[in-house]
Amino acid sequence: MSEIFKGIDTIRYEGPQSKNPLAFKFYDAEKLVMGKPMKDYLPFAMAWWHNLGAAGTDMFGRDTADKSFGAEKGTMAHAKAKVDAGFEFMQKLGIEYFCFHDVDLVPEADDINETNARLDEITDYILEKMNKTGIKCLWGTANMFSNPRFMNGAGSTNSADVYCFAAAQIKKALELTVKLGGKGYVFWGGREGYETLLNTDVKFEQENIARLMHMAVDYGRKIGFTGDFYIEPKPKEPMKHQYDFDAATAIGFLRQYGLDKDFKMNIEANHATLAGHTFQHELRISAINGMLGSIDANQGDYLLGWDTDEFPFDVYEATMCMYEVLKAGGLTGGFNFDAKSRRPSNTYEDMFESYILGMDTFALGLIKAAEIIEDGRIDGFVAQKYSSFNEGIGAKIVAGEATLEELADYAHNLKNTTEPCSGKQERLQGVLNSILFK
Ligand code: XUL
Ligand code: CO
Repeated sequence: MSEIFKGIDTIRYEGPQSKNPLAFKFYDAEKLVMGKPMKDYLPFAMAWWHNLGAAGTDMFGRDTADKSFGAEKGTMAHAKAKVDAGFEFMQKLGIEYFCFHDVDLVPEADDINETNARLDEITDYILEKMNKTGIKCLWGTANMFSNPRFMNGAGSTNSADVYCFAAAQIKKALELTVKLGGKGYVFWGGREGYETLLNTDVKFEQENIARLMHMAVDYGRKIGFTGDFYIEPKPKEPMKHQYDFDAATAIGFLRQYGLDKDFKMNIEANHATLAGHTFQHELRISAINGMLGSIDANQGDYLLGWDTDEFPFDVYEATMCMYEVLKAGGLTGGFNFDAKSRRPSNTYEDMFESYILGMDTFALGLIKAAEIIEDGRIDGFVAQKYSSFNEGIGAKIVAGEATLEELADYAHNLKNTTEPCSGKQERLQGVLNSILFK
């Protein structure tokens, strides 16, 4: 196997002063942050589909990048060339994980048995590479949105036959995830939603999705999958309305159908934005429910209302993400760059520079989040803000020992209510800026 990314060496840390585009400025894998090497906080993953598959096609034009990697597209030789390219790429960047959909790995055949045979062959090859390099699988998933059969949904389809196809794909993708030692298995419900309620039985569709997820959990556990299942919430696109709208909605669904013990959230930054939330909001809601599992690290564009899947460069967002992750005690999953280089960024060099940007952004976010925590002013303010619940009547309320009558009596005896205290938003925002830009 010959080198694919010729002229691009292993990417090294050179520090913030470096002007070398093919060097890390902030990601220094072994650098200690709050007592642990950076790489332990940042299990980065390569998204097979964008990095090895997406070549720039959009609604208005065809590919701009060459991702044939020297082989004819649509062949098993190309599938293997993608494996070669992917492993060389991850090794050169020091990325330890990858994520995949079934159909990212091989060209889909008309007959599912043939597709599965191709998947067996390619995963044998991937496994060999994994053993040689130590690179691991973060999560696997089944693509249940591209094939025309899923136009009315997968778990939410009106067709029992299509539902069985979805089951077959999930079964195989779970087997592959177990074979590759994946830490997680993702459900992203791209077609699980509706275009109009006029033709949709929402209750039936949601119950059917839950039934499929239960079957997936049962089978996964049966074949030795011990990791987390993830829902990746997204409010819309491709459907007008998707059932896994946001973290709160997905968590409610999981609880309603008794799936909450096996599932966590895979939060994607730009999906949060599309739902009208911040990335930090979605992470916080997941974390406080014990369901912060993994992250799809990317970025949207505030001027565009769709899923642009850009490489993250917004340090403010990355910092608040890492603040949530640190406060939650880390991720059981990792940081998958579900991101693609912009269409005019069409060279091999751009593939590397995109990942360097993303990894540096999260490294900087980690450094700054640790500084926020060590600084203590923000956390200190929040603790102080609620301190009236630490003693007296407040402590009784928190302990669940108070009645409404008792609280009313207490209030009636108060001469004046005390001020609830200033929220100090502007002061805290200033603290944040002083830490970010010192
Ligand atoms: C789509 C998306 C998917 C999932 C996996 O918006 O994020 O790539 O991450 O199916
Ligand atoms: Co994603």
